[in-house]
Amino acid sequence: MSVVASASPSLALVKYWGKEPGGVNVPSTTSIAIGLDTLRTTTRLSFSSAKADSVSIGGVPQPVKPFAPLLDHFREISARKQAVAVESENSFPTAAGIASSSSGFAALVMGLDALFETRLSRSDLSAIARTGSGSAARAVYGGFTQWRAGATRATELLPASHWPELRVVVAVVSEGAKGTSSREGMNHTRDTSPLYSRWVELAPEIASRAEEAVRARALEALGRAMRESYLLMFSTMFSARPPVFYWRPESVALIRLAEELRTSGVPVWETMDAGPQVKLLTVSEHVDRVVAGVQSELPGLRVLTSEIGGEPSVRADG
Ligand code: 2P0
Repeated sequence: MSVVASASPSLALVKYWGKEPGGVNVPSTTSIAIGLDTLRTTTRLSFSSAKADSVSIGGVPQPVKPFAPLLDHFREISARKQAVAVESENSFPTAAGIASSSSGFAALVMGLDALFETRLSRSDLSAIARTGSGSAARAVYGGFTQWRAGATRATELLPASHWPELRVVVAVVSEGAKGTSSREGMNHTRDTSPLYSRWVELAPEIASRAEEAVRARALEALGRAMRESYLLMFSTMFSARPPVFYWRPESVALIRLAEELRTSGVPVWETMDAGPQVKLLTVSEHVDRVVAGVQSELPGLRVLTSEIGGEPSVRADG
């Protein structure tokens, strides 16, 4: 028996950056995120006659260790005890700051639930996915999601249909995997940045404002909250000892481009994650103008455009 599970990356509008000491990916800051509908991780899972589990991403065999606790968990809570073969593909660059770990672990956990026929609630799947990668707690839902500081699971905030005109333009500054993983970057900034505690103090008010703006479909208010969130997050990285730099010159050029577009009347607000890519939030009628702006600023750059959505899916495959 095989199953195929698919999930979209979860893009944080306001950020999870920092973990509670002692917990497994329990966030110190509330995040609000959207599913990027057109980007998908698709994962095929089957019981294997081999003794050991196997995992591949894009056809490349991976160390099983990061996935083993999840595979063991499903063997523990079900009657099936066999090894599992996992083959995963991303429709977008992996480990480059486009949240491939969120969609990857969400698809894995949704697929394991189907393969082992455990029929867990979405909320329980969120809690399990979190232990693989924090942002995966959000990616088991589509639409707008919220993951509160201190919570072990995320919740659906609003369905994608709440704001159908919203679009994300992802400017892929670098296709390569990043040098510092989010996890290392997050733990290092928490442990060494003198600004980290201030970020955690300021984050709740920013998240409340972002939530209000999402509910009101107020792009400018949301954009301002988004900008404060990602710039404070990066301030903790820049002030870490030694500092963590994910930005490239192109990232800065795109931040400036967003500012110029806003000045010329185009509503577009940028955010960045643990990588050099810049994600530009706008509405459908302005997408072409934003894409054209990126292409004229940085000719040849890969640009991905997405609606909000990303409801995961699971189907039997023989
Ligand atoms: C987020 N990021 O809210 C934040 C913003 C990146 C920047 O969640 O250690 O791969 O597996 O819990 O989820 C990326 O970090 O980290 C992330 P772990 P994760 O989307």
